[in-house]
Amino acid sequence: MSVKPILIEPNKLLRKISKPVKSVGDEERRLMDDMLDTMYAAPGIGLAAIQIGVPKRIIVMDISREENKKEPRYFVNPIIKNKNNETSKYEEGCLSVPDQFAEIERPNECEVEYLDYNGKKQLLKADGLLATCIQHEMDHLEGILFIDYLSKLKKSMIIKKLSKIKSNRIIV
Ligand code: GNR
Ligand code: NI
Repeated sequence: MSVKPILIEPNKLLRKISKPVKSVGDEERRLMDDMLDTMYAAPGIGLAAIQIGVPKRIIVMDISREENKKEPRYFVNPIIKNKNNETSKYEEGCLSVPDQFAEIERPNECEVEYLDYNGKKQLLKADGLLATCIQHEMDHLEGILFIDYLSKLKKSMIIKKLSKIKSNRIIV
């Protein structure tokens, strides 16, 4: 298990569409372990594989608040089966868009079908933060970031800031 560097926008890889996983084997489980370590270290409540440069349709998540009650969740090849027509706004952030936050409106409930850590098919009904986070992560699989929902001006200001921060870094 190891902590990997998280890619920061602007980065072409973050715009790639991730590929479905053929089967959940040891290689995928190793990746999920690394993703979870990376997410906890950040710290964040979710992470898509592409954020560490791997274009596979894999997401890890833990929205539990307590430090000593970890509730890791693993989603392989997730598909949204149902989205509520009702929406809610949530202040979102993203580990690939550090220190930037914005209210994003999304369906407040969704149903997602996926394979778990052991490759078993699961169906989950999510609401609240879990629903928000699943949709945020699933956007990553399509190369979409939450700043894409902002006005052109806000988005370009954020990208400009991030470019500046990145130019002072060794690791991109
Ligand atoms: O850590 C994260 N927090 C968060 C807060 C509100 C909505 C979505 C998120 S996901 C984010 C981690 C991340 O970037 N996942 O891709
Ligand atoms: Ni994100």
